[in-house]
Amino acid sequence: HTRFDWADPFQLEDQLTEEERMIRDAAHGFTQAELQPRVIDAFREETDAPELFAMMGEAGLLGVTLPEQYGGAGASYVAYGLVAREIERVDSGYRSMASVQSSLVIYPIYAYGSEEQRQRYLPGLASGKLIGCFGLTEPDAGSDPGSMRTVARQDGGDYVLHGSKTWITNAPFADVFVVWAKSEAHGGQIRGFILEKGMKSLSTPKIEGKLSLRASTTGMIVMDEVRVSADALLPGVEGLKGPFGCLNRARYGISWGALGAAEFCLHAARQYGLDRKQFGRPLAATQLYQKKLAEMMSDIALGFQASLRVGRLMDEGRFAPEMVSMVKRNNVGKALDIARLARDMHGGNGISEEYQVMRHMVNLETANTYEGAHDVHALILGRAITGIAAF
Ligand code: TGC
Ligand code: FAD
Repeated sequence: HTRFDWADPFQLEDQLTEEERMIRDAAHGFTQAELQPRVIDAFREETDAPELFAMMGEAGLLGVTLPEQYGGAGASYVAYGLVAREIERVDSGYRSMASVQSSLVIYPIYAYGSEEQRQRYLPGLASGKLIGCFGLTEPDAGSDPGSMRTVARQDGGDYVLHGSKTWITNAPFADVFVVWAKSEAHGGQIRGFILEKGMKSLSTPKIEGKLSLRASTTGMIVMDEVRVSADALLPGVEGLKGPFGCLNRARYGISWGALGAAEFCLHAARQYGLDRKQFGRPLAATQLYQKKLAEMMSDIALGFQASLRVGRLMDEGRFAPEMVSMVKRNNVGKALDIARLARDMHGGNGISEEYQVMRHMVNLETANTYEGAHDVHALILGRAITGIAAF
């Protein structure tokens, strides 16, 4: 039999291609060298960091699955997941910045955009020279985006958008806005529009005072009769399946990312338990400490296998959204439990910024809520099992 590696129990390494390993290694190098040294201060100070986009773009962290002709890496969804894992090993907020850019802005412009829109935006977004955001959630429409109030009215050859979006990652400094609105010209169907920074009557106030995801900037998109020409409409999709098509990819990425944060917590708790002595022996020599480590390791390894499977199916074009709900919900929920355990296992030191486990813990509270709250994904799965929508 083979030697067991607690840090890679099911030999995930073995199941990756050469290209996936190279992309992962590059992402690991960049995130540890550039992101890790700034994150403690950035989280404490709630720093806006638009400059990170160009750095992430250069390091190949954006547009991982986008074809090369538009400036992407043309790599697999598994590679995308591995990148999310490396970024979130540092911080969920940094992963959020990248998830939105790749899955919620680059993807819809690629999948639903005209050739002209692709040429205009994708190379800049993949290089990080342009920053994107995605406006679906509204003050009165979170889990139920179908109840959104933002409307697009047709006026001559233009559209005029009115409404407000809230909790929008990257909005305060974004250049490109993918906004979803009910379009009067399309029978009230939800349609996507691309807005640009500086448009008249478009403002993006920052949401201050978050106690989670403080290294990621969040804001509103306020549209008070924003006029755009007809070519701002995303021509290729109509209805809620437009935004959901993007969310499938982002949720999948989060399923890998959250486990990256969980891995950080496992490694930190293990090391802490080996170093810290109480009652004359290392904490790691106690049964309770070992049971916690065993559970952490198991949930991380099982979660990665599930995400890997969904990623392979996504690459083959045969995944179902329910599979994504399952891995997003499970892996984020497990990661949050693991971060709470790691916080506890560090004792008093666990609440200090220096040890970083509590930052992961509070970040994962957001990951558990956004992109479909934990319970909302349970209801998506419940509907699949029973045929009854219980929302
Ligand atoms: P429902 O009746 O189920 O569906 C309406 C239409 O949409 C289609 N559809 C999907 N298509 C593709 N993928 C999916 N996952 C899809 N889910 C549904 C469906 O087939 C139908 O199409 P059609 O052609 O028949 O009209 O819709 P509902 O209104 O009953 O939805 C219920 C529910 C709970 C599933 C849904 O609303 C939901 O998922 N709510 C959660 C909302 C959410 O996830 N918001 C995320 C906002 S973005 C964000 O959080 C970014 S965080 C950024 C970061 O990572 O930092
Ligand atoms: P609600 O929908 O009001 O839910 C509140 C609680 O009720 C939850 O526990 C939920 O599970 C529960 N609940 C809701 N409906 C039901 C039901 N039918 N049955 C049982 N329980 C139910 N959105 C974007 O569009 N773009 C972004 O870039 C973006 N970034 C975000 C960044 C951050 C930091 C945060 C916090 C959020 C972000 N969001 C973004 C918004 C996010 O997607 C929503 O917060 C999320 O969808 C939940 O909506 P809500 O906050 O309105 O909560």
